Amino acid sequence: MNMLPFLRPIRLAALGLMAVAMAPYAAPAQEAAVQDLTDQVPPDMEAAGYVGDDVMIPMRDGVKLHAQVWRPKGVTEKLPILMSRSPYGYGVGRLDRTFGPGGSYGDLAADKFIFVFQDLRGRFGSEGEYVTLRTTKTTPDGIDESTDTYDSIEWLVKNLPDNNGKVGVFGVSYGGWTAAMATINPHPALKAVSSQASPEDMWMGDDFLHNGAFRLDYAWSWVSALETDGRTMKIFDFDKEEGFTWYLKQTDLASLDKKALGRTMPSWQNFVNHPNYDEFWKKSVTSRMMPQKVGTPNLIVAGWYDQEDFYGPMTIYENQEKGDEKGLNYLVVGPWNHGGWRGKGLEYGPFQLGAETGTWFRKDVELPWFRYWLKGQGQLNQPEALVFQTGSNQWQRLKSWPPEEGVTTRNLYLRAGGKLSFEAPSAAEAAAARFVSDPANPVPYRERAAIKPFLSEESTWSTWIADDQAPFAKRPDVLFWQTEPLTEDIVLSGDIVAKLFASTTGSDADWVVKLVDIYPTDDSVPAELRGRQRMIANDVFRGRFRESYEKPRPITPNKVLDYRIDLHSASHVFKKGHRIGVQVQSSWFPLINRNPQTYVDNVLKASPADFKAQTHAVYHNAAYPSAISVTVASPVR
Ligand code: PG9
Repeated sequence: MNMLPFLRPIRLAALGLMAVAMAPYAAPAQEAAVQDLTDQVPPDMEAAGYVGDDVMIPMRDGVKLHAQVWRPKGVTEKLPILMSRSPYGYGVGRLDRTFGPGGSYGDLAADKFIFVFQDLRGRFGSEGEYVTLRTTKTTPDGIDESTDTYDSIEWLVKNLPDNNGKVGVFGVSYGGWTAAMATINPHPALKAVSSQASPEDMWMGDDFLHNGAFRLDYAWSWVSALETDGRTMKIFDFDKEEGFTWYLKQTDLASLDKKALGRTMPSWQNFVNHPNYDEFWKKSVTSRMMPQKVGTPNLIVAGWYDQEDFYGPMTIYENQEKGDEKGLNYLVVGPWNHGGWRGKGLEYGPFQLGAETGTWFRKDVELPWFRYWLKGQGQLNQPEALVFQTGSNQWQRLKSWPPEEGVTTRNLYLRAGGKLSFEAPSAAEAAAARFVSDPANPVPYRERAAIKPFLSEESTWSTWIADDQAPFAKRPDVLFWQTEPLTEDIVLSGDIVAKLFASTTGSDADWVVKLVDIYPTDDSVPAELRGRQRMIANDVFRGRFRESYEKPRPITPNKVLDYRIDLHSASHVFKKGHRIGVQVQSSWFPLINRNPQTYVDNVLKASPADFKAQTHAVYHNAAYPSAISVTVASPVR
């Protein structure tokens, strides 16, 4: 092991955690604590010729943060530093199989960089207090992730031998967020970042809530795993109970942490105490904390099928675009789930992607990006927006996303008899489709047998968006519309918004809308895809926030009201012979906590008596033409 005077051999850092090679949450250990694993250097790091050291880096307030430093042996030229920072620990379990050929960092490692993997404050080997998504500077002399990054870079460029004085920061999800934080008052040595799947706004559209609707399983599983004593990762034990049933039994969500764990968790209490879009959430919006004039090149990465942070990278890109005078803000959107670009990316669920899209991204996009900015080598052959078109499996090089030219906004109208059409309903058309939404029997977000808590060992959470949506269309509490088989390809390229006219007999209701691609039932498609309904866009809207996210109001029972539900965007070809489908439902459990359907001030504090079955209606006549607005890039007849 390489022994520099100020470094200790890898010891603290080799914490068995989660394998990052294929997906950030693959094969989690039940519990991982700081342990001495000096000899357990991941074999492919050794094979790649890298040696590691532990360092403790002093911050401005005296707290020391732990990092692993990996450098290639026998390199004489000065090398740039590539840093990743996360709360998950960088143990053998997480770094193993990442440096070899095909590994998450394989191409970067072969090109030679000095890698630094740092534990955030209060996590694993680092001193100090851990705070989930610590908001940037609330006091002038305060510390936050941006000052910790600055202080780390300052120390690294001064203390690591043979570095070239240039630093890049990159990472996925929480690590993508820390990369975004690095751009705030950046250290002069920071030359580029790649913020991959970073959350933007936890209340509006990322891990914990969507439009104020609480992502129950994700929030519970993640927070209980992370907000421990700071030095462990503890996966909650559901005692083998099926996820759906366990969550259905939890009627007192406000004190679930106390009841299930015997202690409170800061983030859980934040969810309970900040149900509305207040300053607590607004001050933590990532792109508001980032500089409004972009000064650091940023390769933002998103996945169309990201089950955690799709809103985040797309919105950060869009907001940073407004202040990108120097052309430093770049976007890549691929056919990936959360972090899927760090694996092969050859398929998503049963959908073949035509090539190893993740392997290609890392070799031909990410590596050239860091070579260019940190080594001054190669060309930046990067369009501003590199976007994968699903359905056709083609990459598109665009001037921006969403595209402004060559597209038209069209309404796909919900029509009587379950018909979906570009033609608006006639005056004579039947008025509405109705269903009973019963909180005692919510619509599962996937088939019951597949619902495993997201961090559990048998979990297949990372591909749930690939699930066939057809079984749900048969439920009486799911409304369903579909077009005729398409006579030509229809290409979506841009924003999608559901514009619903709806009513309920209750005083609150959730509206879940899914846009699906319905495969033909004949042998023009592989057997496993026949009749399948593939999710193209989706989201949930909690009715109480119809007029204001800050001040929710009861819904007037039986009144037809209009709802605008942002389904984000898509780049997708609905092929000739396929149909376009829309599903509307009012629960999505336990992805989203249940709406009691009776207005209460705080849904997390609702008591069992507040939960009542109600009849909901979606209107589709000339007076109330509910529709999905889509951005179409091909002629529509
Ligand atoms: N989606 C994860 C996360 C990011 C930030 C906060 C909480 C969770 C992650 O994969 O890191």
